[in-house]
Amino acid sequence: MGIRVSDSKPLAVVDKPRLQRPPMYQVLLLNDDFTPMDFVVDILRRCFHKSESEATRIMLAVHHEGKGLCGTFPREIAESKVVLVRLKSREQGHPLACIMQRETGDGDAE
Ligand code: TYC
Repeated sequence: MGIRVSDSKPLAVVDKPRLQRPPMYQVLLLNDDFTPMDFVVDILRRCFHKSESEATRIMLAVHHEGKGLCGTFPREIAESKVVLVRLKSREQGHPLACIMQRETGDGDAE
């Protein structure tokens, strides 16, 4: 006598698991009139691992356009970048603002 697994009908229809990409978050710097440019470049180098020329490009984009993209990360990493930038800025007495926003995939925020 064998083990009877099922009758003629299947016990359950198991859907193929669908793996979803985790939502990604853009981390952006905002312009202000007080934070020194070289401090912003330093933040971009230390916190976002940008080269000197890329950090300068992003800093100038923020300065002229009001905001600029530093990178795109999973939620926890984006959160920790925002906290780190705020901490380093306040330590030095600068008002530099760093925010995150969920990526929509429509080419937003550059
Ligand atoms: N606007 C600032 C200045 O003229 C420089 C600056 C750039 C500040 C980027 C913030 O995210 C920023 N000193």
